[in-house]
Amino acid sequence: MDTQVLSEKVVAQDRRALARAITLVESSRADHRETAAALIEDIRRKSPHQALRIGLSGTPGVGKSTFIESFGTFLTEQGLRVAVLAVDPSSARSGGSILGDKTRMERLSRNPNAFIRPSPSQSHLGGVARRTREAVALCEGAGFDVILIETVGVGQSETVVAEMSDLFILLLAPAGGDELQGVKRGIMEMADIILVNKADGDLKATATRTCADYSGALRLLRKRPQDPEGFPKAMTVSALEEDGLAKAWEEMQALTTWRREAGHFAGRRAAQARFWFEEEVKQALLAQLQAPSARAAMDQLGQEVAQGATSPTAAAQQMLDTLTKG
Ligand SMILES: Nc1nc2c(ncn2[C@@H]2O[C@H](COP(=O)(O)OP(=O)(O)O)[C@@H](O)[C@H]2O)c(=O)[nH]1
Ligand SMILES: [Mg+2]
Repeated sequence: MDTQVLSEKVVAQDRRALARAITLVESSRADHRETAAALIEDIRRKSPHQALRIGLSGTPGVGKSTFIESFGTFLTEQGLRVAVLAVDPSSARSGGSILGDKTRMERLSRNPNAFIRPSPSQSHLGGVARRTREAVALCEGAGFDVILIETVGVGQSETVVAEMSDLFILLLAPAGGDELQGVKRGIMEMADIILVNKADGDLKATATRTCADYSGALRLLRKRPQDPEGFPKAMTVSALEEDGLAKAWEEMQALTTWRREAGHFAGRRAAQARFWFEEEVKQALLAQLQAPSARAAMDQLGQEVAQGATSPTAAAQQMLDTLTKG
């Protein structure tokens, strides 16, 4: 299909066209990459629509899928269109966090105002990151109001998701006091809202305690310029009983409104655009190093360096010259 036709259909909110466009950006074929880049540019021009991008992280079992199902459904009941994407570099092995869980999102996956897309099957985080980021752009162009980006939090994937989100939500399960240390400080520092899930039945009291512990821990963190009074904050929810969802959404909206007015929303997007631009350049340069001719030159120069015929610095300079000229 012609890029123009496809982009028009995506902007006209045609779901099949959107799915097709995402398949295109997920392809690593050189000609597909070129078409995908043109498509994204075209959609950017055609649709000024801006979605709220919400990153959602949490270890396996905390209830991400259950939360997305109930929160996503709640949002559609507010008249919003919701897209769900995932960054899961392990999905090539595990079969995909969302795909495997689509049964847990049965209601949402049948909802005409929701769109669920599993993580692209790639084992390399950089590849998954780029494809998800481009899928976010496509969903935004397709008029979705809220884009939920899930990650299981393996390795650097939280950072990647935070770099493509307007809000970053950390989902936790009720736990004893020691577990508080289990959450890495860096991830705590990224969170805008911590949701302690499973605040129901026997777990309710523990959830309330865990929430108080995290509220205390959040207060100890350095104040960030992008936060109004009272943020970041911790709250309890029950994804299963659909409790606390409206309150959580209210807080997300309050934070977003404040950030928009203070210029932090646009500022963060601008910084992210810059970050991903630099990341793309770096990845492209690294890819050039993998080309057979570059590998051969590296090998040759490496041997010369090993034999003491050339210094590492001089050889590196020579290599860089080869790359920029070739
Ligand atoms: N009691 C309770 N259980 C929940 C809640 N949310 C999820 N669970 C359960 O926790 C388990 C893991 O949930 P899941 O959504 O698959 O977690 P994920 O691995 O983070 O996606 C399942 O057995 C869910 O039924 C909740 O709010 N309350
Ligand atoms: Mg899951």
